[in-house]
Amino acid sequence: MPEENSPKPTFIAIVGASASGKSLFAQTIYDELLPELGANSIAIIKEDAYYRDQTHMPFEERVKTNYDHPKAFEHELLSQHLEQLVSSQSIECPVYCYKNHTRTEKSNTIEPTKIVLIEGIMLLTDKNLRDRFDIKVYMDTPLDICLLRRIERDTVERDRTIESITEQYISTVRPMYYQFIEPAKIHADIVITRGGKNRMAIEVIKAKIRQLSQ
Ligand code: UZR
Ligand code: MG
Repeated sequence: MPEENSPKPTFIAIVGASASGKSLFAQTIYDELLPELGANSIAIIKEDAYYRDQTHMPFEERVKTNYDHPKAFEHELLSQHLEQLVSSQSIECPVYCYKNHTRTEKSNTIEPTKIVLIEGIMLLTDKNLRDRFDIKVYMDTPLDICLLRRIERDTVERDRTIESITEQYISTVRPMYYQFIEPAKIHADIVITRGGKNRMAIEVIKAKIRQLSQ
């Protein structure tokens, strides 16, 4: 049963280019605040988890999807999940597999919390979704730094070759960044330079979260 009179959670969106440091920034804030604020106080949702289910498509088709387009995400489901959290209901967050380019059969249960960090590349492109966020943070990391980080990460964590990273970068990652991600910066409340290790930026967001958690 949804709890009565529980305050609306604060939704904090963390956006920016692929490999700009969004996940690191969100995870650092989460890890550092959790012991202070206690379990069930703060949660992270990844927009990546909401890449559309493509299980019905053959693998050769799945690799052709433009994953740097807003339509690649099931934003309707993410929006519905945020609504559920507002109503104090838990959500079943999908689990996406980068190697197979589709959703797995697993899900992660996320309980309603006072603070929810949501991180991903296209969170600000859709007005419906954008309007749900209370605080919007944009990671303004230079694209060349993002590319270096992406090569390092995708070869190790996402099973990619340099050739496939280069091909994706030229065909979608870079053009879609200029078409969708960078223009959405105007919707951000806070712009962060130097990536996910910017200590002062981490402390400023943590201070705001502490204040909201009182
Ligand atoms: P982050 N992506 C894939 O490479 N394969 C998939 O199946 C799904 C997504 C990539 C996507 C985007 N693009 O740039 C990136 N491509 O994941 C977003 N090409 O994830 O913000 O963690 O970098
Ligand atoms: Mg990430």
